Amino acid sequence: MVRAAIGLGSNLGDRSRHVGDAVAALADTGSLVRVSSLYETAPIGGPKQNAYLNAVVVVDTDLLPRQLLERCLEIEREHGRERRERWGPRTLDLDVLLYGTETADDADLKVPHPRMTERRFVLEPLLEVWPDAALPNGTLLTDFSAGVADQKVRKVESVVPDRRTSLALLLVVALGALAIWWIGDWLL
Ligand code: A4P
Ligand code: MG
Repeated sequence: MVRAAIGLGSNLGDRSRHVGDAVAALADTGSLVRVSSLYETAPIGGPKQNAYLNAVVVVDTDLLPRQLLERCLEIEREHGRERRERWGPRTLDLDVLLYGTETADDADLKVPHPRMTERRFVLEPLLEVWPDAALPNGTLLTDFSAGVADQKVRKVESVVPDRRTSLALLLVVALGALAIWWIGDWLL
């Protein structure tokens, strides 16, 4: 068993559902150790795009790094991920951040994830669930927190409006309109 960390991100469609479903799907890669809170984060790089929801999952897995990556790419595909441009908007992005103390430097698999130490949307949820996480060379990831402090990240309980909230809002607006019509009718 190797302890691995996977970063999740979504900024298209029903973001919390994409991330939530991906967490559930990742359960078949081994045993889930911790799942971070959801974070709403300002997009870094790429074109002008909507805010992301990011999270991190820590898993103990028997899969090899490449098998873990393959499963991540498969889950992305199941969520309608289309690759149009680098760092562009996406329904779901899964990155293998850490895989024990192993490193990989192939074109299709780089571990640790090369940009993770520059990104608060990775570091904050990762450190929430794995406070003493370290790079393979032993450097603690907390050492990088100060360097990303200016990036905008907000822990969220839930994402609004979900479908139930939208329906409730619609009902309130409809009742309001009915009341205005009724009062208008009564005054005239
Ligand atoms: N790949 C190599 N190593 C890995 C790895 N460790 N984990 C390869 C996952 N994939 C890895 O990825 C392209 C290829 O990278 C994959 O086919 C895989 O074989 P991609 O997901 O198609 O491309 P991408 O995500 O657009 O590019 P990249 O460079 O991976 O982007 P990042 O670094 O993942 O950044 N801002 C906020 N706030 N939140 C975000 O989640 N995400 C990005 C994407 C940019 N800005 C963001 C966020
Ligand atoms: Mg990616």
